[in-house]
Amino acid sequence: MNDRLRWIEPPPDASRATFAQDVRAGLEAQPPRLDCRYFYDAAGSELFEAICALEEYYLTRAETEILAEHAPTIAAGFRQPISLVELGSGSSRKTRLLIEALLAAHGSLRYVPVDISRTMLEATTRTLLADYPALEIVAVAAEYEQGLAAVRSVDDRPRLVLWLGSNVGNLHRDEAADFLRRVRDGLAEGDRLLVGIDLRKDRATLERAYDDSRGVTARFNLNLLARINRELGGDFDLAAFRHVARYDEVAGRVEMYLVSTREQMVRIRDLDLVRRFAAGEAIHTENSYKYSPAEIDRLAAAAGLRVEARFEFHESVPAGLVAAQAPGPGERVPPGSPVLLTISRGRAPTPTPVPPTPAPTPTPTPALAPDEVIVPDLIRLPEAEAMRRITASGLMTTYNNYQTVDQVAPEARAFFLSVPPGHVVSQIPAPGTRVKKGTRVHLAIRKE
Ligand code: AVJ
Repeated sequence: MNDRLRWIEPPPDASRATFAQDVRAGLEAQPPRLDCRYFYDAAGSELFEAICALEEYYLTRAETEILAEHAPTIAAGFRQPISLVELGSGSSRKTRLLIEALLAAHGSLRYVPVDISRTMLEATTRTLLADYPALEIVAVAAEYEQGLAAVRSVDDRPRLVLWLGSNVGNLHRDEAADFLRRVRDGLAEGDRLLVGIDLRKDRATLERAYDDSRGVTARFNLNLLARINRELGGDFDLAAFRHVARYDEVAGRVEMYLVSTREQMVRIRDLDLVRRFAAGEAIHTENSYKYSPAEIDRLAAAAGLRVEARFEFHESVPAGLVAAQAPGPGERVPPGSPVLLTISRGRAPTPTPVPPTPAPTPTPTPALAPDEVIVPDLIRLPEAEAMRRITASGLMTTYNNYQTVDQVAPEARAFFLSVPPGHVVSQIPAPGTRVKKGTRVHLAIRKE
């Protein structure tokens, strides 16, 4: 149907356990566990997207901020059109920043998203192809392992392989090194790998990110039980399990559990399985490992990779204070060793809604310099359209803020409520402002 789109769908790996087999093994184990890769059915993928938009889930914002700032530099590292391979592409939302920079640098790009959710891939490839006429897509509906094989077979262009979102955090540290080594083995001279890794940080920030106030992460976790009910004829009572996220500081990982709130029996028809849960018994559903800069060095070394560049973003540390140090505290080094400090630039500004400005009366102003543009008026536009206009004007997008009416100053509420959900309520810089090309435009979107 579209000559810029090709699908690769390897047959399911027969040696790999099925959902049914994994659920049986996990629930028969003591303590019980379920594999986090089963979170991502259609409902779970949607809930994960909602998590990424949460104020408390800082990971997406941090990574977006990093990509917005460094995508042009990353693109400039390649002299000719490349293949951009992404493991676990999801909505490809953050990847747009790189896609845009690579298209700007080379005029064309082949994007190779690898994802287990075919539904998600279908939706994202459709909009990406519509948004970027010079983009070609090879969509790989597969798990990482088969995706890796596909990556090797796709083509002979230089490759930038992306593994974003701190997905590396779901693997134990030694598994992560093994996996990265296999990725490395598929790379050729001149190829690059960009990995998004969440840094270790304070417990409060972490536990808030994995147990948000709106209960989205709780629903995401509980969707595993709902999925067992849907696909395997289970009778889990979702109200009788509680979402728990706790940070194990020594292991450096956030652990998620589903805790049985009472003694109960659960039946899974298709598995012919009956499982008793004691009150307080916990099913382990996910680990999210966090890394110190030194742990990242060790990970790279164990995978046979050299760290060429690192881009860090810290927002829980106020501007001007030390956000990170390398070597880390407590490390043994020779006297006179250099200590690298990363100084925080603080939290990114949160745009607040401004009432719509009347259309600016065109006053004669000095001509625009070649590197200047006028910020377009994005107020009341649907988010996607506003994002398109930002890039079309030579400006850059960044993460957006999603606001509800209770986050808005009383005098701005009437205006806020006049804008439909999903549309822009405010922007920084304001419409009509004269700025340098490439300036980032922050949007606030009405959430509900
Ligand atoms: C997609 C695995 C990176 O661990 O932060 C989000 C999944 N779990 N909230 C993460 C997740 C709970 C996420 N990863």
